Amino acid sequence: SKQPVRVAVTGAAGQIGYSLLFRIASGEMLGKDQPVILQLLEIPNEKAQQALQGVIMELDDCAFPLLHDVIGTDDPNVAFKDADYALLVGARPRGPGMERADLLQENAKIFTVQGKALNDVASRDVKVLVVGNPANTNAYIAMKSAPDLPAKNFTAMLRLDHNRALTQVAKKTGKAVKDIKNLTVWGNHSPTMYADYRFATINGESVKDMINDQEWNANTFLPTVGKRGAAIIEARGLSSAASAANAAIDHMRDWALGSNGEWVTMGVPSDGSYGIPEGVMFGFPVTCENGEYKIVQGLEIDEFSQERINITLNELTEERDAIAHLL
Ligand code: NAX
Repeated sequence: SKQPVRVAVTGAAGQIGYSLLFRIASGEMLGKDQPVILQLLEIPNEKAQQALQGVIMELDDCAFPLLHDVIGTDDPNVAFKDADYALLVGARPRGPGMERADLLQENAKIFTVQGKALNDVASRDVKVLVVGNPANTNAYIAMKSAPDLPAKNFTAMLRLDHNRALTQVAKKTGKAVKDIKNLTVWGNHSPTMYADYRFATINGESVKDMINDQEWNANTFLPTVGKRGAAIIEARGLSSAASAANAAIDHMRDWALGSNGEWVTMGVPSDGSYGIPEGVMFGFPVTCENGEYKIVQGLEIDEFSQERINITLNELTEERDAIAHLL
């Protein structure tokens, strides 16, 4: 039987954590034959640590056969020690009167500390997924703060946007989500992201031809996917949590176990593909095999798509410039 792997999760007492941890421990992320040790990080605040202990009690009470151990801590160097996987969910939410720039700075502090800790104590093969917003820039900061780890080990979550786009296309075409192939989302996890079904197929048929409605694409589909997070907050009074946890599971599972030739979307440091400057943490179509992702190459970028890609790239470049002095 397999040796247990160490999975670190930050923000473990938060709402995404509450949907995420039980699925990791039950084997939905890394497989039903892969034992795990959970290493959970929360802020050094009495209430947060107490809530974390409560979550650990519930994990205990599930008696998951695959869960070998659970560690709760407020120290990143403990949480990330020998970690094989790290899901960085915890982040500073935007408070009342806080500007986007302040949010960037506050989170930059968190992700420089956590990047350094990963650099110092994690497995050299650690696979890092940043969920906490602004996810792409936080992932970029963590990557830059971990110079001894390969840059390719750092990724940001675009999978929720990808999954949201899949369902909108399924609804529009009346087809099943599972039959949609080769869809992707380019860029930043923000309303500027560009969900792109131009290459998508359903049972070999072109989705673009099936829909054949650029007006719907530009004025319904893209805003619906781009503003979905806000729509969930409006409806629920809380931000997406179960769907975000589900996307994190999808992202890590496909990265670790492979995507079977199918396209998935991951925010990864650019290698210069599609003119995206090297190092920019950008949503790309990728395929995964043997624990590695590969950016899908050779796709044609038309004028409309290039405009969209430029908008989301500009936003990421601005975010990067705003935190550059901290790195
Ligand atoms: P919650 O506020 O419920 O939970 C966050 C938890 O993180 C809190 O318990 C907090 O104490 C903890 N935390 C804060 N700073 C920490 C630090 N430095 N170390 C360890 N723990 C820390 O938020 P939740 O709804 O769980 O969302 C978490 C993050 O995911 C937010 O930044 C949110 O914006 C982001 N999201 C990202 C998505 C994506 O697609 N990339 C979608 C969903 C979500 O909005």
